[in-house]
Amino acid sequence: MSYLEDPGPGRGSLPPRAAFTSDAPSLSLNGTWRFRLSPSLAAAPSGIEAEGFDDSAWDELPVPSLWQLHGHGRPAYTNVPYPFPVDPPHVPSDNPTGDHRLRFDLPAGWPAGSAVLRFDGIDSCGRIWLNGTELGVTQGSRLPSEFEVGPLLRPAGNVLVVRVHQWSAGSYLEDQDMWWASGIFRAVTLLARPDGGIGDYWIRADYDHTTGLGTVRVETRPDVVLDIPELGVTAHPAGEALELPVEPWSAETPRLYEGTLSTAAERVPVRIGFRTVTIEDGQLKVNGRPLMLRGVNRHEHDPRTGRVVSPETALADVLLVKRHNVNAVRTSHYPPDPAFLELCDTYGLWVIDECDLETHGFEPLGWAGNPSDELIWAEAYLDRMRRTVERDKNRPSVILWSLGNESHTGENLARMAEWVRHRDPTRPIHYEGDHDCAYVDVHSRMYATHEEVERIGRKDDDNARRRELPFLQCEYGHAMGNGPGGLLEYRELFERYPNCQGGFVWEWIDHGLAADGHFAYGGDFGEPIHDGNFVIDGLVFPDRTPSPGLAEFAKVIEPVRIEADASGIRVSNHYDFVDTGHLTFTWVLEDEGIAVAEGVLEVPPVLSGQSTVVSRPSLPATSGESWLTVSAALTSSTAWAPAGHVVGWGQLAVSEAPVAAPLPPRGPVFRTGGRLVLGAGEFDPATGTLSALGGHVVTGPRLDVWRATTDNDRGTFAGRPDADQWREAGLHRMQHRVIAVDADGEELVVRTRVAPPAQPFGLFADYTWTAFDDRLRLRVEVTPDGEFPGTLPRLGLAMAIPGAWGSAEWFGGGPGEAYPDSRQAARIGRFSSSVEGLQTPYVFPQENGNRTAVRWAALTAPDGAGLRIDGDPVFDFTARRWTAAALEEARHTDDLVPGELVHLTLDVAQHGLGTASCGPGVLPRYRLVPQKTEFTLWFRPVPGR
Ligand code: IPT
Repeated sequence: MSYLEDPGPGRGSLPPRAAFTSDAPSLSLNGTWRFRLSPSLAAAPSGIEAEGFDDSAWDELPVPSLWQLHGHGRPAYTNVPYPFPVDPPHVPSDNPTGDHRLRFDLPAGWPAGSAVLRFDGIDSCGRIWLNGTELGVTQGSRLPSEFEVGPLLRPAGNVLVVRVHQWSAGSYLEDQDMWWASGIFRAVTLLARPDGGIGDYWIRADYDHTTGLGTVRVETRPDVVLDIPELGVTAHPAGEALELPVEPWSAETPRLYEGTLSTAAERVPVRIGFRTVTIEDGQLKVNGRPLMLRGVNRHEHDPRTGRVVSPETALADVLLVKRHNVNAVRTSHYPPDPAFLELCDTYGLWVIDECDLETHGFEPLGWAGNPSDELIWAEAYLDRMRRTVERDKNRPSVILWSLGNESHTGENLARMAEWVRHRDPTRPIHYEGDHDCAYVDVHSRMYATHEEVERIGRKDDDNARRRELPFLQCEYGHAMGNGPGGLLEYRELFERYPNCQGGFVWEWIDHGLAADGHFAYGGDFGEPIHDGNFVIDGLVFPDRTPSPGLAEFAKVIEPVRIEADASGIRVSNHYDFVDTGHLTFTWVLEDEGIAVAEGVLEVPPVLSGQSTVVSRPSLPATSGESWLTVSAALTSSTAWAPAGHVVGWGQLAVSEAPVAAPLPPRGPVFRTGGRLVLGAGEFDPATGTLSALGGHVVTGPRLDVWRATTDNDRGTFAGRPDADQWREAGLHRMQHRVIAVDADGEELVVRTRVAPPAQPFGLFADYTWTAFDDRLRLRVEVTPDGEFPGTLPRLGLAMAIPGAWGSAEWFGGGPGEAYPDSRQAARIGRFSSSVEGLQTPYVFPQENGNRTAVRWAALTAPDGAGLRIDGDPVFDFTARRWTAAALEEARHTDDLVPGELVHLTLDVAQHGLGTASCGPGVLPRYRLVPQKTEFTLWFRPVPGR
């Protein structure tokens, strides 16, 4: 059998060991290599391993890299299906094969003796030669492989040759939901291994929260000694436990002690975090305290280099998640670059470290032939788990091992678990696919609905083992496109039930690839089989710009909650460990969104899990609607955020808008020159629609219910997609029948029926316009007519205004977009933005940008001329330079071309977002069911300067 189709774990490599650096010489072999891509192994050149082989005509390629992202071949995206025939362990003969060659010299003074060549990741199979001698074959793409090369090295002119195949037997185990791309995508390093050096070590560092004592014991060769100067530990021998008072490590207080392991031959810098993970009373605890996991699933992704993630990018992720109150990361669905976990130690994140394993493509086949239950794959499964655990065992941030993802269940998984339990009893085992929890230590589900979580919380479960385990959602809150909706309700469940310990939003980043003018997704590379934009489901855009979903998540999971309380301001501490002593509470009073007073709020330190009520500061009088905003911010800068960074905030209503002055007398409706005129408005006499305001041409407003469907509207996971129901009802092509235009006296009353073609049902919409000086009041009465099936996307008005009115200012919810089930991040304030800035550039265009709870909004030209709309009391609005229909049609952001007009929606209601793209749909309370609705808006022209 060819090595390519060998289901075993590869060959020739050294036993797995911890990732670490030392003072022994090392040489990075990253850089520019020679490269040649062949369409198959048969077509690949022979003799490349020979030192004298002439590669001068080959291309150059950076290493690390994925060659498809450097113009060789093309990336391809599938979620579940394998892009090749399911014929395990066989792979296509058309197997792109990338030959890599590097000539290198050793630095002066490189010691003779043992040396190890380490590859941190080769996707998917690499055959390696040094100076003409074959070292072996790697499989297990996101895991390290090391080879002994000491005897082969020479001071100058070494020739390293790596033949990488896109497909191998291992590909069957690597069906993660991500781009298929190949190459030497992580670091290549040559490490001198001194005689008597430290080959491997495991620092076991526990913490006893009842005594405050830490215990450290180093498992390694017997002559190693440990120094921790800060703790006065000197030359402590390996193998012996040492107990001493320490500060524990946690994600909130990532206390690391720097130390050294040494032998006569080698010194290894170490950083020790003392913590103990347990499962007690059905809860996952660290240092005696139950955790609330406010997590994200993180794939490694860079929009230019794919899974080649630089240290700077890894750091950017860590800082971004920390700044958004995230405290946990699941390394979906493979061990990340080891540098990422070091950062998690340093900055403080709980990590589920997941093995590089997924066989999801067997699911559509009823799991027939799934490697998880086939003996020939047993060694590969174990090998992958060993390499994960051995590499990362010294990371205090890693608190759970995960066997992999979406590989169903089977004996090979059970064996992995058994091996882990034996090798590392200090960390519980996670694997979602073990539904009976036969071989895992935590009960994990993905995309469980709110009802399911509630049932699990109530322990309404006939499986006794599952009932006793802590529960977490390894994936939930699918962040595809506009969404997720419903996060708040998950949080409420996690907080209500002690066994429900939070979860991990799917997922951190959109895997869009940088293309000309937009980000590309599945199908953009001509893939014959692909899953479209299902790979665009992150809380940050591909360039790591936070999406509104991330703002929402950060607000929902904020560690300090500030709420109005009958007797003042309630401050609740939702950290798992620390008190609020590190935070400064400030308040600002805004009168109709303008700050008029501010101060510091004295809040005594609140312990974890507790709350306190402080009285409201004394406030000056205000004249308009005013709000008190209280923020909790870092007093001092931390490693991950500057002083002043806000971790939580709340708003208290202080005074309502003043009672409106008595209305002036109504203005008359009159007809002149074929037009209907009422106050500042001109109307089309036939249709009764507003055609000019203050002398500027406008169109509408008219009743409108459609929105450019979101990924969640189109989602299929919660039954029939809302979008299908809407489209089938014809809500995207409503027709307006004018029943009557009644323009006598002091009101313009327009009666209409708005209904889809081919359907018997519709909506009566009556518009009543009244003029008061320069203001026009519009009352809209909507009455469903007939049996209306299902929900509406939204309910409100659409109108078009001059394109010059491109600046928006509003008082209401902001600064970002908000929808009924994703509106926690919107605070009441005064905000301004260009129309361009109101758009959320979802990689796959869809409904976006809705501002909610708006009291008034003005859209104006640079000279100040424009329009002001007041709610009675509030409305939602969007403003775009294209129509909802154009937004619906667009496939990439650059398909959206600004037109002449600004299109407004002015809504009384929006349907929620939900997460039906992969998860539950819109919760009942956020569904927009047609019913008799009345709402009022005021329109006023704003004169120019
Ligand atoms: C789930 C996968 O675990 C994850 O990798 C990703 O594909 C996610 O779905 C959707 O984006 S599996 C799903 C079929 C529940």
